[in-house]
Amino acid sequence: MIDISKIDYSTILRRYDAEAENMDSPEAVAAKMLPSDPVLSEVASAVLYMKFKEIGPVVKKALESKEPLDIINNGLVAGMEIVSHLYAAHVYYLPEIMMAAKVMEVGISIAEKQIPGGRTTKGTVVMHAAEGDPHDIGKNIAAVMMRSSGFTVVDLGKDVAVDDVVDAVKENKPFLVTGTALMTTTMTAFPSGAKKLQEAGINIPYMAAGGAVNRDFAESFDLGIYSEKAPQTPPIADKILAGYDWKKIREEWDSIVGGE
Ligand code: B12
Repeated sequence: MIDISKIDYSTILRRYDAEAENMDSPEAVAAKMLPSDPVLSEVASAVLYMKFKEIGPVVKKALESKEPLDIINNGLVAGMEIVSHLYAAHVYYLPEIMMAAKVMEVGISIAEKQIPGGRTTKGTVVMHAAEGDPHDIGKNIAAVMMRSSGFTVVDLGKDVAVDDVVDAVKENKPFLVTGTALMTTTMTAFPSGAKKLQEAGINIPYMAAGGAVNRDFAESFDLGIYSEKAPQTPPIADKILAGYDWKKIREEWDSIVGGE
C-alpha cells in the first residue's frame, strides 16, 4: 500500500491562488510601508491615495511641527516610493503614478517655500532630463534637494538636446551638470554631452542619474559621476565645491554618499 503521508505535495501541485490568498495584498504591504510617524504618514498617505484636496492642508499642518525637508523626504517622497512599489506590483497604473506625482509636487511646492536659506547661493548646477526622455519627476525632486541645500538650479526641463545642454553649460558656467535618464534608449546622451564639453575645454563633473543608469555606466565615460537617489546629490555637490574633480568623486563615492 502507498504511504501517502510521505508525499510532498508541493512538488506535485502548487496552488498559486491559495498561496496568494495567504499573502498580504499589495495595498496592505504598501500600508505597512507608510512612515511610522503619524504626521509624516498622513502626508505620505495623501500622495499614496492621490488626495488633491487634502495635500495642501495636510502639508501646512505638518509644517507646524516638522522641518520642510523632513516633510519632503520622509513624507512626500516616501509616499511616492510606495506608489512606485504599487506600480511594480501592477496595482497602480500610469494614471495613478501621474496623479500621485502631481499631488507630491503640490506638496513639495508648499513645503519648499518654508525652507530657510535666503538668496545666498553656493554655486550653480545645470539639470536636465536626457534628449528623448520625458521622465522628469525624479529630476524635479533632485532639483528641490539642490535648491533647498543652497544651490542655484538652472533647470533645462525634459527631452533636452545634447547641444542645448552644452550651450547652457557654456552660458551659466555651473560647477556641475546633471542628467536624468529613465529609458535605456536615452542614456547615451550623457557620454555624448560629456565628450562635447571636454572638446570645448570644460571639465566639470557630469552626473548621470535616473532609473536607466547605474554606477558602472555613469563611470564608463570621462567626466561621468553617479548619484542613485536625489538626496545624495547635495553632499556630492559640496565635495565638488571643496575641490574634488570627477575622478576623486568616483574614488570616494561610497564614503561621500554614506554607502557600503
Ligand atoms: C511616470 C512614468 C512615465 C510618465 C512620465 C511623466 C513625468 N513627467 O516624468 C509618462 C507617461 C510621460 C511616461 C512615458 C513613457 N514611458 Co514611462 N514610466 C513612468 C514610470 C511609471 C515612473 C517613473 C517615475 O517618475 N518614478 C518616480 C520617481 C520618483 O522615480 P525615479 O525617476 O526613478 O527617481 C529616483 C531615482 O531614479 C533618482 N533620480 C531620478 N532622476 C534623478 C536626477 C538626479 C540629478 C539625481 C541625483 C537622482 C535622480 O532619484 C529618485 C528618487 O530619489 C516608470 C516605471 C518605473 N518603475 O520607473 C516608467 C518607465 C520609465 N517608462 C518607460 C517607457 C518605456 C515609457 C514610454 C516609452 C512608453 C510608451 N511606450 O509610450 C513613454 C515615453 C515616450 C516618449 N519618448 O516620450 C519604461 C522605460 C524602460 C526602459 N528601460 O527604457 C519604464 C521603466 C516602464 C517600464 N517598466 O517599462 N512614463
